[in-house]
Amino acid sequence: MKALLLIDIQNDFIPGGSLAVPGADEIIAICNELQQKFEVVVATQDWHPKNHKSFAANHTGKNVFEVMDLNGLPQVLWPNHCIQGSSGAEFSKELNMNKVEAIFRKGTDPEIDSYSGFYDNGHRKTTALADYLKGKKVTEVYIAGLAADYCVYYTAKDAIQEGFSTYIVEDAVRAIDPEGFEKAKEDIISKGGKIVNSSAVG
Ligand code: VGL
Ligand code: ZN
Repeated sequence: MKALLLIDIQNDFIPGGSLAVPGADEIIAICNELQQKFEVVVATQDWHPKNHKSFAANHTGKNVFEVMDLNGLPQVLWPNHCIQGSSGAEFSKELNMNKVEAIFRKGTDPEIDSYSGFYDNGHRKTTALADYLKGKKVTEVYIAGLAADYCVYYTAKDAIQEGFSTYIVEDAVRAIDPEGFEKAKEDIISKGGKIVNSSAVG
């Protein structure tokens, strides 16, 4: 059984949002189309409290995109984004949510960021996504969404580690930094994951 993971397709990551990923609006039609090929479709939702420590605004004298140490982990400081209950945290209105059978929220602990749909960045707590998929007899995961070089990449790494055959759907993702995504792809391939086009998904 294969599953489609729709990662963080939320207004703040789409042009017009506070942490807009270039071209993010172009993936939505592809994600809607892709869903027809899957029996299991789940979504993740970045869901931060206002006081989340990944926000530059919550550290005096720090700038957006600066890196600092946060509880022992390197942390990129982001503009405020995906604040719980805000319109920026909502899924794009263009995204078909009818087939999405479960939503996994992440980034709720203000002390640690959470890029992967499976675990926080310190691998301290699980979202239960792996158990959920395994309970559905899923063995292959296809990953689409935002951002290719952060949440998609970290989700793919954890999916491989959890033993899933792992595919990033290249035309259904967009990166904050395209160079970062080039490195991410190499890493995923070196770990046994695959990069595919949506047209090749059976
Ligand atoms: C993401 C940065 C901060 C993502 C989430 O969805 O890729 N990136 N929070
Ligand atoms: Zn975030």
